[in-house]
Amino acid sequence: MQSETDCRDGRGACRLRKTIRSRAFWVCLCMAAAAISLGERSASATMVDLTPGEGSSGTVNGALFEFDDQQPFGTGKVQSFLRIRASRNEEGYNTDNPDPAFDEVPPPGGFTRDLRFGDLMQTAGSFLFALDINEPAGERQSLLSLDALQIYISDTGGQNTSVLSDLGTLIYDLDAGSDSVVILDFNNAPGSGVSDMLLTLPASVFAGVSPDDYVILYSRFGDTERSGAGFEEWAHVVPEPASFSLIIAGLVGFSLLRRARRD
Ligand SMILES: [Ca+2]
Ligand SMILES: [Ca+2]
Ligand SMILES: [Ca+2]
Ligand SMILES: [Ca+2]
Repeated sequence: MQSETDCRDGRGACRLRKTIRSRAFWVCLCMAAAAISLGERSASATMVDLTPGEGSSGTVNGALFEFDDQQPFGTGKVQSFLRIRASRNEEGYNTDNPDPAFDEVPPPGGFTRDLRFGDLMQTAGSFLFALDINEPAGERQSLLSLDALQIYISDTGGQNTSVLSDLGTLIYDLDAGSDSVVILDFNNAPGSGVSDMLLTLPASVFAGVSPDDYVILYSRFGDTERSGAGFEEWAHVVPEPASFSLIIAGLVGFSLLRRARRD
């Protein structure tokens, strides 16, 4: 074994060993740095797995994605505004344009349409959107990935551009910061007309948006778990009628109380 004393004379072989040790040190350092970098990247990537069904949820960039089979489509509780349908991959955004850019089931028909911010209603300080997916029931085929979700605000409706950045001001992006994905399983809430996922966006996401502004929701499915069978449908959720009843009952009660006090 080479000792420290052996190296003091600076002989060539010793210098070479020192150089090798030095290079090995820097190679190790670079590999460690790369490993840390990769670790950071994978740590920031998010997969929200909703396949366990009841009780599963995850948060990405401030938005809550949770399994939900409580929103019956076709009722007044949810207002549909976007249907997308294609095999393997599918993408699209809501618009009144009868010649949409991607895989939207085209208007007219009332299901793919423009949406104004004034149409949305808050529920407990948030805006809620429901997603109803339709996939083959077979094992694995029943899975579907939501690979991209972006929400834009614009003063222009009826768009059909395929350049997403032209849609307006981006206010939410599932993939901001890192590539994220939400995995759904049709078999947890089988059948069309029943929601599979609830998206909750804090009202702060829409800060400064005017009632007349258009809300444009773009989504892409099928990159991670392919799409098939029927369409995927987005809707915004309106507060339960019971909530209105309680508000009205409260107002009536308050009015009666004031009158009683005056009398
Ligand atoms: Ca469904
Ligand atoms: Ca599938
Ligand atoms: Ca993604
Ligand atoms: Ca489908």
